[in-house]
Amino acid sequence: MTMLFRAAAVALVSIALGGAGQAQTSWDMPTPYPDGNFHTRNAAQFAADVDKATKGSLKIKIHSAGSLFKHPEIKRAARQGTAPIGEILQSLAGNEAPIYAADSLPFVATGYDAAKKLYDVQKPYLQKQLDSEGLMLLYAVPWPPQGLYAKREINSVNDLKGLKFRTYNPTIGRIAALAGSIPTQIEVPDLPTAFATGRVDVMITSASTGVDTKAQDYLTHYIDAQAWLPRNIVFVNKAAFAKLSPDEQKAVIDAAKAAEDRGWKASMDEMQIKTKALKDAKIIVMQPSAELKAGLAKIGETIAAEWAAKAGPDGQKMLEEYKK
Ligand code: PCA
Repeated sequence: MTMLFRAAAVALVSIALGGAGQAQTSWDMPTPYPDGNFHTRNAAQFAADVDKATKGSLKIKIHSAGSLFKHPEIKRAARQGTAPIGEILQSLAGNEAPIYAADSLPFVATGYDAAKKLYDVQKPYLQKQLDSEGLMLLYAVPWPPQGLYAKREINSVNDLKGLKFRTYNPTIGRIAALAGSIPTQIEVPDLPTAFATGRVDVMITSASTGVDTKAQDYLTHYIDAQAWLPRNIVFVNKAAFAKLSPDEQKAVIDAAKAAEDRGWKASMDEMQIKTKALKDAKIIVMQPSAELKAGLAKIGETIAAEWAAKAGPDGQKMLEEYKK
């Protein structure tokens, strides 16, 4: 028996060394959203592609739903190298540098073509910012358009007054404040409890997140406002990346490119599929009233102006390029 165990142990070690004695690198990848979400599934495919292209010499292990690091800690973990790679909602970092919030300005870019154009002009600034933090952008994928969830019809901004407003980034906090609501930052894994216990009354998010969190259990209405398409970004610690072999680096870059293309397509499908799923779950899906639209647009203008003032010359240049 002892001999057998010893033989098995030797076999395991040689498997771990990749047979030919090649070194193996293992990366933990913290992500904020649940396993079934399309961003997480996309990241899992990215990890599988890297595994295949490197013949197993670079393993990326995904820790979904904030299980390894909570969402607000993921970027810091990657900067410090505690986790070499990670995913966040880009605009969660909007208070650290205005460029992170540029994709979440209400009614600036409301469809996929506009969101792509905005991403293209924003990308160099985003890369520069991440680089200054010791990080490298790997890929970015938008969520489907953002709508308003509530427990009754919301027909004007006035209807939001005094309600507890769930936020996922500082910009929504500002929207809530301008609407006279009370903002509370809550991550997706905590949403069902937050609604069930009355900590929040309304939220702005995608059909995807509504379905992921079974919104029908705690909400009744979805107002399809298509206000913006926030992006998730995946980044890698530059020093960790530099330690990879050239072939491994190429595998990561190629898999990231594929993940970005696949993710944008998945997001478009997701919008259709999950909006239908909300209806099937008996959520009342409705168009925003003219009054609500006008009220939200006005708030959007205020927020865009505040953003431009904070973002300085780079931000203004970016917006001008986008509007061309
Ligand atoms: N879902 C995420 C961010 C944007 C979205 O559609 C959330 O609600 O936190």
